[in-house]
Amino acid sequence: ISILWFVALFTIIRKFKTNSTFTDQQLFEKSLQPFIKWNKNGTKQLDAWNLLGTSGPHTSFKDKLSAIKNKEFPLGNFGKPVHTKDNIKGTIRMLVEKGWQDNAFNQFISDMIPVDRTLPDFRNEWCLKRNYSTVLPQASIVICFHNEAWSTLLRTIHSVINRSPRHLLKEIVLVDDYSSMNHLKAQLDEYIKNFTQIKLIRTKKREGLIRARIIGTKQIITPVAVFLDSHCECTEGWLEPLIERIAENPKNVVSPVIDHIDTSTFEYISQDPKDIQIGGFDWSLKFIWRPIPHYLKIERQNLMAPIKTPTIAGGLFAINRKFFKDLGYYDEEFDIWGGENLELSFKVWMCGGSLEIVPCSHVGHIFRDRFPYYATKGSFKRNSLRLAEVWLDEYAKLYFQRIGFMKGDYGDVSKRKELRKNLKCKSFEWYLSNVYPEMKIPIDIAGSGQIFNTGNDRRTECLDATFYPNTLKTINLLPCHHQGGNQFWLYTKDGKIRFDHLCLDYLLGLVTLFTCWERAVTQIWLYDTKTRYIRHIQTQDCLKVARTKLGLQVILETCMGDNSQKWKMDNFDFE
Ligand code: LR7
Ligand code: MN
Repeated sequence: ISILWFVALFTIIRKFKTNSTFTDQQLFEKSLQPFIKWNKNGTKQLDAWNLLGTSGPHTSFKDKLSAIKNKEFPLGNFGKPVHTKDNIKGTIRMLVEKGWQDNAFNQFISDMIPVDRTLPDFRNEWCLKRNYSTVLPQASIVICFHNEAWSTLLRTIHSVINRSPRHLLKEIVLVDDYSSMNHLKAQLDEYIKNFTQIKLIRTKKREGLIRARIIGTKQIITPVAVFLDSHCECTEGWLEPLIERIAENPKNVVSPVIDHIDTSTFEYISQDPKDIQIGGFDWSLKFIWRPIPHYLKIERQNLMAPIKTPTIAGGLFAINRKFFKDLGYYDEEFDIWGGENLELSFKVWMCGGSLEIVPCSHVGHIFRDRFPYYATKGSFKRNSLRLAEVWLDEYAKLYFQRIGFMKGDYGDVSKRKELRKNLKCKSFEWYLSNVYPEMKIPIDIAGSGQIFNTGNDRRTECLDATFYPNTLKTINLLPCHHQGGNQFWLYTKDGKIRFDHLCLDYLLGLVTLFTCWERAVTQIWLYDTKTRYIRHIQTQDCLKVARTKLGLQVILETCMGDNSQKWKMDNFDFE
């Protein structure tokens, strides 16, 4: 009985204690009470414009602004969003618009948020319980930038300094890729004087992010090189699990989970820890995100354990410095933007290493939907052509097909081919079979690209593989977007209409997608260039667009020369 009393008393005291001391989070929310706006649906929103506008203890606009900047009202803490009113007028509106224009994100809001704002900690018990060996090798962080905003650049730097263990962080190497913005000149020099661990290099001409990164890498001396874009935020404990994997095997190349920082509110939006995305690519050599395939899921012992990925997004990763050097860094002739992520991904796998995403490590990145800076037209294409020539073997054809064989001048790649030979790297065929089997496709192609109905010759509705394969359902018909992706089909010489490992099929009365298998008679289609029929061989019926109550639908019907049975493919070799 006395033990019971003791337990009860103990819980009461504990409860009392936690009630009387506020957590940081509670204090923070308390200080913002006057500015929290309740939405109709019961959610609350922080109204930054009230802070700047009519309410609050600070009277003048200037007062309020400096109050925010002095962190009396720390906006955006815990990665919370900062919302703005729709009807901003006058000078502020101009400032906001200029911010968007210069950066393709809401610079005005970013400037309101402290450079060392707090963020949630995404590590679960499993991550926290790991006692990272104290003898982990040191790392240097390389951050390249071209005309980055002040607040986002500084927030990147401060998040690294604040959230990396002293003994592991040797230095931060900033590479200014020939920026023209004023704040990145004397003001930046002045600022970093206070930080002994920051080194700043400036390129003498615009190099593009790929050469800028090589320049930065050549400056460092630590065993581990870590790369970040110039608009990131590292969360608590981001660095240790990355370095740990490289310490275990210097040929591991690792990427954190890349979370979103919202371009307009700067909210930190984490990926679902149960459903982390890994990397892939499509045949226009664009990097894509995709869910973890089933066969990798069942291999995993723990949701937080590192997961193998065929490719990485490219901006945020850690690599053994020597391994990177042995791999020939990147192709130095890659310009401005693009392609280097796949180049590195392919060669890491093909030349004896492995790539993985480490779920215990979370870093946020501002994903923008356009380039805010001048980028030479065609750098992506030129880089991709070099990449395809050197690393894709016979599969390069699939990429060339996508660009209509318009190769143009992409320079001399013989040195890179030599590098590959000297490193004795495996074939691209090996990479596909062993690392990315879903992408392995027969390369005997008769046609490729979008498949659309030419009924009234409007190229609007395309066969689309979005959201397959979950259930057996009718193939989607969606507005053509000309971006490849889920609308890029391959018509193989054995009559299959393929999307990755899926084939257009006719099953249980539905025109659907199903895993390709060699002798499937239901998956064979004949495209006739004269009639423009896509004829299903087994039934001899034609693919047709029908108007139904559910909207446009793809069905099979007796061939009868009807416009709704006429189809076109973007590229068809026999035309
Ligand atoms: O000429 C330039 N010089 C530079 O130094 C152009 C850009 N840069 C800097 C720039 O300031 C930024 O820090 O290079 C970095 C990347 O440029 P962004 O942020 O404009 O492009 P991005 O975020 O779309 O870049 C993604 O794809 C690139 C392909 O070349 C690189 O691999 C980037 O590192 C990569 N970013 C990420 O992987 C973050 C996650 C996004 C995704 C997917
Ligand atoms: Mn970026």
